[in-house]
Amino acid sequence: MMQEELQERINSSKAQICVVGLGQVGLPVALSFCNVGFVVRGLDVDKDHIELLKNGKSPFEEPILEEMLIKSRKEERFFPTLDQNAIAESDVIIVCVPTPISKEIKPDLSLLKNACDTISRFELKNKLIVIESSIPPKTFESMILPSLSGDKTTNIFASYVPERLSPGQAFEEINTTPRVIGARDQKSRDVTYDLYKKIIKADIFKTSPIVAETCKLVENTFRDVNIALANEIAMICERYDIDVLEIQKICNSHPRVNLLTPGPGVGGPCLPKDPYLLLNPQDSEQIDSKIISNARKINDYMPSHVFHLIENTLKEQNKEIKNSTITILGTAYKGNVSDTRYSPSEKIASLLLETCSNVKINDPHSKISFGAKYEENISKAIKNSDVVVILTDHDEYKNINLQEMKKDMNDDPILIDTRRIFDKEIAENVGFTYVSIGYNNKGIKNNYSLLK
Ligand code: SAJ
Repeated sequence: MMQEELQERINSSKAQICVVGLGQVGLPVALSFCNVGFVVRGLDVDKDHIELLKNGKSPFEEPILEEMLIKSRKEERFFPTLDQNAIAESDVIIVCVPTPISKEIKPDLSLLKNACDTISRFELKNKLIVIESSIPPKTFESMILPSLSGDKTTNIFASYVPERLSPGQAFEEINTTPRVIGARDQKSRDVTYDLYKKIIKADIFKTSPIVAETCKLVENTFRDVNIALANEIAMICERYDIDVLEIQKICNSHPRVNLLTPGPGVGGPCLPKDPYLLLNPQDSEQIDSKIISNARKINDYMPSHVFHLIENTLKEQNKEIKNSTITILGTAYKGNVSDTRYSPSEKIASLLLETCSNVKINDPHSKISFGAKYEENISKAIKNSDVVVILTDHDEYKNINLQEMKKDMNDDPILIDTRRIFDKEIAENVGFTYVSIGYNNKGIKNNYSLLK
């Protein structure tokens, strides 16, 4: 099959697609293609995951995902499978496997390398291979292309199209966010463009693989650095006993300022590691950085800052962490998702557990406990606690009745609201000691000294 033939199959939605890796990116991508009429095979190595999907059950929370899954299964457009022959049976292969960092804070591309090695065992002539996973600059040229096809590279179409979706808004963002294609040659670019314009109602930039790789990582680094700035300004505001959200509101009325929102730290599968991918190009030495690496340090420090806020607030009441009952509300890395990867809650729970044996934890979206005592019910989690620490802005927490919560807790209750879901005055009127990040915490000590 020549380029024109493949393009014709794509344009008429007759091309068969195989998505490798059915996680928070791969699954929405697969179902988005099903939704515009393609038949998609979803290849994954996790047997339980495949079984769930075959039964129309979503393995994680994502709005409309389950509906889309059930519809695609019913229409016989989506085929989750463990069978690698799905690669041979498809015209287009889209790789969406995770690319985490190792304990040594280096890119771990082993899952991606395995996926490429598996794909390369099949005849790939005239097929289109697309990589969506985040990768360090130069990876596409120096690792992916060689591992896909050795010296047969001239016969395949290949592109790097980084994913850009935010979990919790996956389908909407696939549809409406501009994308970038970094293709290995003109033919690959044309075929890839025809494929993605089927699901994207926004601009599609065409460029080289290294530009596409770098753009993806710069976007997430930009966000990480800007959150770090907001976090550092929040800790400065605590020293001045002023409210960072008031600062944010007024400063953001300036036409060229957009201060982000401070919080207990930066979690999730992307932001905590993509800056490191940017600084670790494939096959070259790590690049030295000042702003990017210090931003990472500030965001990584935030869980300790929350811990100190808890400790120092208890001290003000002549209490100690070790004799207190502490409830954590939220293990997911952000509101209304179930993902707990790199969540700041994990570090905060482990710091508390070092001295306190009564740490309870709740999350309506996840059963992860991080070593604390998991309580499925929010009221039970709060019952007889001295301190409630809100770490995730789930809607369920926004609906908590503060009067009821006060009644359930021990005397002199403390509310550490790191996501600002409650109003300080209201909480104080109910009888809480209310403490937050970047706030007038009435002299509660702030231990921030990172850059000393
Ligand atoms: N956060 C703050 N303050 C803010 C914004 C976020 O503390 O003002 C925290 C969140 O609580 C969370 C973390 O940052 O712990 C990350 O959340 P997020 O909503 O910023 O981003 P993700 O990780 O869910 O998705 C990001 C998005 N990237 C950008 O916005 C530049 C998404 O578009 C990417 O596709 C995704 O990473 C990815 O997969 O790379």
